[in-house]
Amino acid sequence: MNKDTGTKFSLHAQDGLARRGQVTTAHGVIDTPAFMPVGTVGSVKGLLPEQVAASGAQILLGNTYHLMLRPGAERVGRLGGLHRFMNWPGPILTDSGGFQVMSLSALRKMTEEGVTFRSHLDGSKHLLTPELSMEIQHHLDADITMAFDECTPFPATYPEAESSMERSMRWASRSKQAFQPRPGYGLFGIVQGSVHEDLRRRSVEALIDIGFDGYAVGGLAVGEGQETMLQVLDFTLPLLPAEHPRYLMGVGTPEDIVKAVQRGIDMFDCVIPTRAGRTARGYTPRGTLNLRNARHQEDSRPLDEACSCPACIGHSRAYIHHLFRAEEMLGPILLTLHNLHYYQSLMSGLRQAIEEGALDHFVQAFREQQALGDI
Ligand code: PRF
Ligand code: ZN
Repeated sequence: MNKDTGTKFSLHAQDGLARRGQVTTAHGVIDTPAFMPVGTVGSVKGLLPEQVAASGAQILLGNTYHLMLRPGAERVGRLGGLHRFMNWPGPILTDSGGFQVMSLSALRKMTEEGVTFRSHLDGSKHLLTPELSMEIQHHLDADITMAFDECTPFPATYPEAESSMERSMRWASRSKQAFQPRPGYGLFGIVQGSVHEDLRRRSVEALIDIGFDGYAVGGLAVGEGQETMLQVLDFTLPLLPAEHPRYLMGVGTPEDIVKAVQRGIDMFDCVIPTRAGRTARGYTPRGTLNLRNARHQEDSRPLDEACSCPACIGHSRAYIHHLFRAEEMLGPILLTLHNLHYYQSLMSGLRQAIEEGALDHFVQAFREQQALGDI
């Protein structure tokens, strides 16, 4: 691989298997371990980009599938790329589309060429291939492009998991071929292989052979349960090259993230903090709160005394409860802001603990807080 192209990764500290690093992209630096808020259609639902940045987020996730259907990747390209279009000047990672096709579209059909599907918006027919996915992510101007893969459904028989992984590796090779290398722009491969150690090993070997700027672990958090997911990380992560970032796709709860960081994951994305915010669920160090619950109706305390987010400065639980009951849009907005702040402060705590060699202590304090439960 040409040394002048791609994203760069530097490791600054390690504590056990956990890593503190930085990914450098065309649009800026990402401190890892990092959490990427999901901005599927070019917005982190309900929030201004500057509010997302103020939560501590340094990179957003966008989606090939949604943006190719509306407003169209070429249109976003003509409008200056996704950064300009949504007014987010920082780094953006885009997912490659296959995972979203399988979960959202109708009449999906997978062949060696790619995935044929009908749009969930207007029923129009499309064929998404590794080559088209690379072209779309290029139009979007993604700092980090994801290889086109199949997220193997769970459960799968061993032969199903094997042939799905093998196809994803052929698609990874086609993704690499079609990707246009540029300085500051990276391509990440995605490890598949379901819950099988030998399939994960073969997948890692195939990806290393092709060569990527980073390595994602896909096909997890699809119903296998936390214990199994962690076992897969335990046997997969030691196989990955230490000098490249590792991204656990679609994960997870604060507890999932802490446990994956302890095993050596550097990047995460998940809809949990934003979706929970829209459905009245608030994250605190002591667990989650349902703000619709009547027990909050005269509670004058903020969501979290220790939080300095715009929701916790000046707004009570009672007020946020009222906003949800009255179906005011400020309710979801404030709670999404708070949840993103909570996730980002967790990440910053993890980063600092790794730097100080105090991750075990941090995790113990995290667990003790959670065990206290709802206040
Ligand atoms: N592949 C891709 N995107 C994903 C996944 C995957 O396996 C997952 C797995 N939970 C989430 N998002 N391309
Ligand atoms: Zn808050």
